[in-house]
Amino acid sequence: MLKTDKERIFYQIYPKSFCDSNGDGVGDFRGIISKIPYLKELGINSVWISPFFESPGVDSGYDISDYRAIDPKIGTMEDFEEMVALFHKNGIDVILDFVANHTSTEHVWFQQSKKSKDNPFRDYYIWRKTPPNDWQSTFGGSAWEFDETTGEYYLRTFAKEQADLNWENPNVRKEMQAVVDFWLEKGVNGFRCDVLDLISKDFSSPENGSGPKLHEYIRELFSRENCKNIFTVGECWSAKKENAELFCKKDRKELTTVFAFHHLCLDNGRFCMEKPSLKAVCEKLSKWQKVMSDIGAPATVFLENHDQARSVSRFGDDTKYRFESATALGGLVLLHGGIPFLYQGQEIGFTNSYHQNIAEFDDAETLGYYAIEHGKTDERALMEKINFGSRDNPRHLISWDAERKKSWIAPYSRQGEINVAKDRSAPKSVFAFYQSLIALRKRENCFTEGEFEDVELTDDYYVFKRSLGEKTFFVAFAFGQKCAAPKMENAEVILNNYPSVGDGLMPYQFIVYQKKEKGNR
Ligand code: TEU
Repeated sequence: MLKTDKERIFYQIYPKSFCDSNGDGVGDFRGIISKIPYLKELGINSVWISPFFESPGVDSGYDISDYRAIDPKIGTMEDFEEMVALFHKNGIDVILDFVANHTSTEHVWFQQSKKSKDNPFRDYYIWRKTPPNDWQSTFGGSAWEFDETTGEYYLRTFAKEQADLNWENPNVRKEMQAVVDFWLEKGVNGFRCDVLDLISKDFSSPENGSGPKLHEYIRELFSRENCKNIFTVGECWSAKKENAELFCKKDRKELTTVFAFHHLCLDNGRFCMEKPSLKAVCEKLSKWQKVMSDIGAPATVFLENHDQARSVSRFGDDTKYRFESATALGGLVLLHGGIPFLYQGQEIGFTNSYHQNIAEFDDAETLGYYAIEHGKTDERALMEKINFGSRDNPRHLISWDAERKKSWIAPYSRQGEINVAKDRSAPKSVFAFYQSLIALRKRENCFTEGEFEDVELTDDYYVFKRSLGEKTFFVAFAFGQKCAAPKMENAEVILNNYPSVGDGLMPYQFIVYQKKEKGNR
């Protein structure tokens, strides 16, 4: 049983792509159930399960048409209840995705709302005679979609099939409270709240987000008695030093923590093909630790999720130093100062996938980008950008072995070379190193309750310190080049992703040192 949230080690499961138990090409609950022993062996103790609700699948499940119904391709309510019970039996907590900002336009609420201006559900969504601003959709085009039926525009921050809910309407807020309560009664332990900072809108602002009633709505929802002990993490792209305590200060009864994205926004957008410097990534992660530590809330630390390209391709080296960079990036997440969030397959060092033709891609954001850019630039260069940044990269079915299987999305292009079975039997196994990192984090409470401090951050390497009472650990992480080693006196090597420690650090070398305690120096 977990004592504090800081002990949590999260693993995000994207159900459609995790494990397909019946060969229909779509991951499902029974597949997840079959892999609980694998997750237990890895050592994680909390899972975030991405949407599995009834959905037309325009935005891969983030366009929900019934919050209480399960997509039959993913399973039944009995399967869900069995899965949650088995996770709990194995000491693993379960949080679900709570998509509060919008529904699918197939949702009955929207189907009613669009019928007429005086329909009782009209104000469940945001309708205007003409667009009040020039907000753009994340997936391209205007965020205001014209609907013929009543000749008005509705707000859709994402796909045109995802209509923004009107949280000004108390009936909407009551409906969303009921959705939270329904799944809490099923025994889940909390929620990851999709684009939570968009639920309050200020239409005079240049872009959607962080409206005037945001914290009122969050507090109204999560300060209720049945939510006081749950874990909540808000996906808040607007989270920053100035507003962190509004979201996460404990006495405000809003959120346990947030996902902030400063360390993942160091380029000019996902398709720009810039490899951000690991020094800059580490700087942003360290700054965010300090912000959250100053308000007494746990930070989150993550490099991957279902929207992000694979970290070993984006920040590491997915060819010559794939093992080394995958294990070093995993160590950065797992031994840093906040709650670590791993994404499915990160523990194997899966890389981006490569596909030549846009017809092999599924993601709404990717296809929206292609539609805008196609024809403006050389097709091969455009496909390079798409392969580098597409949200399809984390969504290929997990390759449990080398056998090609039926799949709802293009197969992972490096399946033969990189798959779970092969990694698990390899002398240099990414999974095995992740197990060691997780075991160390669990064994030494320096990594959960201890101080986090930067020691040295250069263009070539990063050293940070974790300390609690008499114990101190130093973590040294070399970026992509061989470099001079940081000075480490009176310290013992506890973990190393290379066979030995040389006179310098090797590319992506990751070493954990334990300072010798006074008695045995
Ligand atoms: O993502 C929020 C979001 O805005 C991302 O789509 C991100 O901005 C974009 O990928 C930047 O390139 C959440 C979910 O995580 C995402 O999967 C959904 O598509 C989106 O909300 C709508 O629900």
